[in-house]
Amino acid sequence: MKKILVLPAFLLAFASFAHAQSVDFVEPKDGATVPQTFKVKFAVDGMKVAPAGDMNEGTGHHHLLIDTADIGQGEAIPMNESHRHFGKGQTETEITLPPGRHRLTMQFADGAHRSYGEKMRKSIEISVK
Ligand SMILES: [Cu+2]
Repeated sequence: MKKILVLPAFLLAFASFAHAQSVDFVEPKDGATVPQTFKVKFAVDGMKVAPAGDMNEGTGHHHLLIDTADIGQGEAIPMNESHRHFGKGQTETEITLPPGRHRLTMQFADGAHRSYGEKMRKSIEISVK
């Protein structure tokens, strides 16, 4: 009986491991041209959005990094104009940027704002007109 149960458990574990965790921008798209005030929508796959302070495994919240360096895994994300936190669990926002090219990075991080690193990061470049 035990042997029969081991295989499905193994397959289930493998399936959840193989299921890639990732984040993405629903909008804007990489390379897009946008007005100075525009909407940003986040997506996350393989983890759940939870408010800041929630330390349950597999949860976190979105951060938008604007024209700034990446934050390595385990490092806390600063809170300032170029590092915006969506600690209520928001999955979209509206931002205003000056005209020109900008690099937007979406970084998913845990309830204590510690970066989940490269696997939970996505960067795009946009043009603000
Ligand atoms: Cu945060």
